[in-house]
Amino acid sequence: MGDADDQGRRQAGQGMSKAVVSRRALLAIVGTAGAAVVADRAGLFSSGGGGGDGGGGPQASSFGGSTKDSHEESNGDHHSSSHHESHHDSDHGDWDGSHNDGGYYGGHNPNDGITEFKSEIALPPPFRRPLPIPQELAPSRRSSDTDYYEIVQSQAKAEIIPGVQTPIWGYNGTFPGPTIVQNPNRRVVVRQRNTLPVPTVVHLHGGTTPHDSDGYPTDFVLPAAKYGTFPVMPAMAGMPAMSDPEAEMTKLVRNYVYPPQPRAATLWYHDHRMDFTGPSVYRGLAGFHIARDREEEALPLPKGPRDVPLMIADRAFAADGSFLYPSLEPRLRSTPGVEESGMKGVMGDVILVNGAPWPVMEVDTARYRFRILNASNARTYQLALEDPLRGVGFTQIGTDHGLLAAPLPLKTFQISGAQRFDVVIDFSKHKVGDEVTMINRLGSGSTATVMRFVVSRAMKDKSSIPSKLSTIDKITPTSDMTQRFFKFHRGPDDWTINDRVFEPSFSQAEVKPGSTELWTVLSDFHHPFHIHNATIQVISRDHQAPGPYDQGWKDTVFVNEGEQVELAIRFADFDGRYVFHCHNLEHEDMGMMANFQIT
Ligand SMILES: [Cu+2]
Repeated sequence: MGDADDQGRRQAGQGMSKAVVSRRALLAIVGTAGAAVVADRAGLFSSGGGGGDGGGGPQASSFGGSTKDSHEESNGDHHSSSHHESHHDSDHGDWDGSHNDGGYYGGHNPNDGITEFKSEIALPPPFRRPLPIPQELAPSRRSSDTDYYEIVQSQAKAEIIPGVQTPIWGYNGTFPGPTIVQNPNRRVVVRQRNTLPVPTVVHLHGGTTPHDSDGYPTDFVLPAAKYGTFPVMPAMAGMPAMSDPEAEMTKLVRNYVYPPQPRAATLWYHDHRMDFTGPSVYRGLAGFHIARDREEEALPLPKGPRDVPLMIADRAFAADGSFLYPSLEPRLRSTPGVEESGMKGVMGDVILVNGAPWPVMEVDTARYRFRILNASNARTYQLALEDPLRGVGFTQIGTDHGLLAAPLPLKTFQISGAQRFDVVIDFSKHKVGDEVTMINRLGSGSTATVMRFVVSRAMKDKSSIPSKLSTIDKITPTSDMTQRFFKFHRGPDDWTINDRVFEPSFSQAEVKPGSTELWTVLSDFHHPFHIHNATIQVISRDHQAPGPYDQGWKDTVFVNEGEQVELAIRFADFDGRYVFHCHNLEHEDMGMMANFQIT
């Protein structure tokens, strides 16, 4: 199709009255309306992208009781009998009364405007379920240089809320999926079998991966024939289904090949099916993939049972116990998209850690390493600790792509969708019986609490945090680097990058293998920017220094409303078609994704 026509199809629709549902519907309608090209929209960089549904007030109800109010905490008093809800709102700038080393960027709450869906069942009290640890998957076989794993994507039921059965889609039927550990200099091959009623795509988030194993959004693993046929791009009224001639599809199984990873890092794998990533991940298709290396293994950091992955994800529950998600077509087989209420993203009122609501973990008087992943579809968190030894806080040691150069003490940090923060919490000065609660300063009511640690055993601890962790070659921008600009923009009924919704046949950039480019991302809403098969250093935010949570090698960078973030992006050596996109999964599903080509 011609470019002008293309543009028209994407950019018209300005006059559409009703808020729509998905870009596919938009394309269908606009496709019949001719090629009216709309000039750049006014107000792109004004703030306040259009009202919204509000984050929802505090949840009354069954949750009550255990969440301490932040003001009480800041006064140093522990009223454990406090029965009112927390409000960690934007005016709580110096919550802990000591260091305010951050707050969130620019004073905007990144969750503003995103709907928080309310569960239709009674929520359990917090801190009852022990923290589950996802099972580490054993290889089915090993060769001289490769570990082979097998995963079956399957429907299952999980008791997430006590006494309630929730249907999930899980890797090996579990949520989170099993953890894959990739040892130094080892290749990993994961044989994924799809027994779900829909196509799937597995993406190793943060992986350095050849394109045919990266989980390109149309590289489907097709389900059993009894579930019918699935075009790459589903049909909508008035528009036939389309296909992507470059898609590399397989039937039922696919071997995903992951070469040795360049650095030890907390990676994760999740579904990445075009148009349906949000609801598929929400149903449970996410797990950890931890890459190790010799450099990190040699450090005296906490190890073994004191090296703990924490997958934080919010969910809401429908009256029948299922996950509540506003899909237009809940079977996820034909029509993509969500109801208008979910257009800006889907948040729930239950905070799960490793699949359990507000769990509790018994800890020794020792240091622990926590690999914190925000696997939420749309929610951003500002994590902090309520701690009787005030001032203990976190020590950040790593980020998306592994260790920082040096440890970074943080009282609090903001973590947006898909980001990882490796932190150490030091319980060695605590007494048995002390309770340390991880809270979310961007939440209110039930979402202001994440989990609790209870110091249960006095133990000696030989771990330590060395003052030098790793070497990070700091990238200094030079004039010979290719520069590109990408405008992340809310269209009337979709989400766009440089005014285009995702189209498998269109590439927005051609880059050289192993090269480093300077990309500037401009945004009129808050978006976690993510790029595949590349790593990022944040160079500047609005021409100022990077923020306090931007250290190290990233693959997902939070871009605030109205902000302009300059990124040095270093591409991996594998040729082929890859994507970059917003990691608010509803934005991604509604078009905010683009191809780039390494060539
Ligand atoms: Cu976004």
